Amino acid sequence: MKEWMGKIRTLSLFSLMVLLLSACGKENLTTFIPKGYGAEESLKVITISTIVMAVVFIVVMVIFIYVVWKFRQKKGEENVIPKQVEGNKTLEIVWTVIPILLLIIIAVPTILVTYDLADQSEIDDSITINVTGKQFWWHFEYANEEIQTSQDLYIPVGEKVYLKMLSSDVVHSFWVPALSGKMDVNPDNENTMYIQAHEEGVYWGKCAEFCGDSHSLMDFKIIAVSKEEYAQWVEDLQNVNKDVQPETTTAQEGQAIFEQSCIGCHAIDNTPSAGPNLSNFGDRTTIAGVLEHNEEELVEWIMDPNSKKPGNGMLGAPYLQNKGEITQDDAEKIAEYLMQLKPSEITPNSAQ
Ligand code: HEC
Ligand SMILES: [Cu+2]
Repeated sequence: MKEWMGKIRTLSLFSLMVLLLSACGKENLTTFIPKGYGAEESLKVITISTIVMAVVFIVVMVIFIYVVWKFRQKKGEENVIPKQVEGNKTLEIVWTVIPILLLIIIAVPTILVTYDLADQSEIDDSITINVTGKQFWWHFEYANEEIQTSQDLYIPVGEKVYLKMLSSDVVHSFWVPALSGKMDVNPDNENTMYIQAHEEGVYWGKCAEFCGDSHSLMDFKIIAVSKEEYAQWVEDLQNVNKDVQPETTTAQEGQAIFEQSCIGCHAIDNTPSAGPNLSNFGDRTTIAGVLEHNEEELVEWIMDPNSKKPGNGMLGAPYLQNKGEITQDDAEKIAEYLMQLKPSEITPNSAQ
């Protein structure tokens, strides 16, 4: 094969990749379509820095190409040395002052935004949520409201919601690109940030710090609903009653098995638990943050969580070690039961 054909092949592959990748990024999962205060301010800083960098790059490149061309070695002038400019005071001052000015243009907004986003003056008057990052899921405790949830975090639109974050194992990072920047979630020292959504909607969150096998599957959602809906949701969740009998007999049987094999790790009321809180599992947007929310997937998850999310904490489940203790049939019954756990009328759909 001729050499140029190989080059053309690489080039076309590369262009195809650029084209494909440029379509990556979902709405509600991108910094470039900010839907909240933190993301908006961050985008301003990103834009200013990018413009400054682009201008510097272009100016330097233009001068560089011009100089290389102008002072190239010409025929018959091999020994000509052009006029030397070292020690030229004006030039020295110009290229010292310009970078200083550019740095000031970047530094001032960056520092202002950094301090603004770290502001905690209203922390005790606003909604404050204790966030716990765990391999590979997120737990949310509404301290004042005395509610516990996992994976899907409900917030009222427009309001500042403070997050106090800790990890129960390794370092994670809480990131909802459309709403705000990243924040490290550490095992020992609590980090705090606030989020504020301008519009109702479901925003995608990601763990942004490599934390183990299923790091890339450690997804979660922020669900911003109207203030009235939020108040209603809080009330509904506060009134969760774990003793309510499900409607169908299959689900009742599922409940009985659940209470034997699963309740050790999963709460279905507002008590703390080692695994995700499932009191509103029927309203979840996903199973375990990444699977489609339907009974089929749920049965597969219960039978073999490791195949869906390698290394996750449900592996420690005693029934998984005594294989066969939970049969396919049992899992189907449990799935029907769990899907019926819908204590609130307010669901992610009301946020669309
Ligand atoms: C040893 C503790 C443990 C036991 C026992 C256990 N689980 Fe889990 N479960 C977990 C952990 C930890 C996760 C989170 C996994 C992840 O996403 O990383 C989880 C996740 C789940 C999820 C997804 C939750 C969500 O918010 O999307 C469901 C559903 C679930 N478990 C159902 C069950 C059922 C049903 C049983 C009993 C048959 C059970 N679990 C037994 C620890 C346990
Ligand atoms: Cu993580």
